[in-house]
Amino acid sequence: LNQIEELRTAISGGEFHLRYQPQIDLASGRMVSIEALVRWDHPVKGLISPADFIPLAESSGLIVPLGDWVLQEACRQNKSWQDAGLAPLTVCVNVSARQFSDRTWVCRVKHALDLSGLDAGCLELELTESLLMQNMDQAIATMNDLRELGVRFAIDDFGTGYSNLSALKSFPVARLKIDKCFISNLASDDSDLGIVAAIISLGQNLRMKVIAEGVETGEQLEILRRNGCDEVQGFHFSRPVAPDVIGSMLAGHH
Ligand code: G
Ligand code: G
Ligand code: MN
Ligand code: NA
Repeated sequence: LNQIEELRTAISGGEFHLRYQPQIDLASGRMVSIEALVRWDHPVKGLISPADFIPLAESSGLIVPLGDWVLQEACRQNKSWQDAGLAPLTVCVNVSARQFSDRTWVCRVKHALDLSGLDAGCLELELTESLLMQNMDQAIATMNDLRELGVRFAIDDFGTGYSNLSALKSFPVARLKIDKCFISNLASDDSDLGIVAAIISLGQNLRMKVIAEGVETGEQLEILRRNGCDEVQGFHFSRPVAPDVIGSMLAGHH
């Protein structure tokens, strides 16, 4: 069985599940959102990381059906927490260029919202800088269509693509996600600190929230707090976890 066939079979056979990683608002200390991260439960090879199958899913086009499943499952799960009376969360879903540039993308997102009954305001889509810069005018038009429904956007891995700063102001983006490569040596590297401080100030000036990814230590957290970062995500708070763990965390907030 070649790898593409194996991936196709896995999608129709339901071999995937989602983990969710909490995102914490620093002002309130609360989990305000979660990022959905896909995992492949291979019947023979065991758990496979997305880094090992997303590239093949993208090059083969299978990211479209796989991405539909991720989006529908994330929306369904989020609605079920809300229906259980838990505090509303935003669920953040990673979107590949191949999905986003498909003519049917806006319909696919609408379909996931309709199927689940989730309020569009509780869904955020994570796009990378390079995706946005590929075809700016089309990206802005697509984003505006979804913005009209209430869906929000974040720029993922911010600072690692080629940032066209003049373009940034044209995108209807709610959040910048500072890439984890700037966070890992934040306590010892003055250049990283400078970059992080600059991204936070850029976000403030563009009225976008700024979230730091890959926060692993209390020291990194304190530096981010001191520099006015809005939100944080990383192993210091939680690894990506199973849905029932998120449910317990939400229940603990009562
Ligand atoms: O969860 P982990 O750190 O192993 O993820 C590795 C990479 O896979 C990250 O870059 C992440 O954005 C990507 N990824 C995880 N889940 C999805 C998904 O549902 N869709 C897409 N397109 N990428 C994902
Ligand atoms: O590209 P994207 O930002 O979507 O990737 C998110 C990835 O980062 C996930 O695979 C997740 O497992 C990983 N991740 C989340 N928190 C941390 C962290 O604190 N440290 C490291 N090294 N990786 C993290
Ligand atoms: Mn992401
Ligand atoms: Na990222």
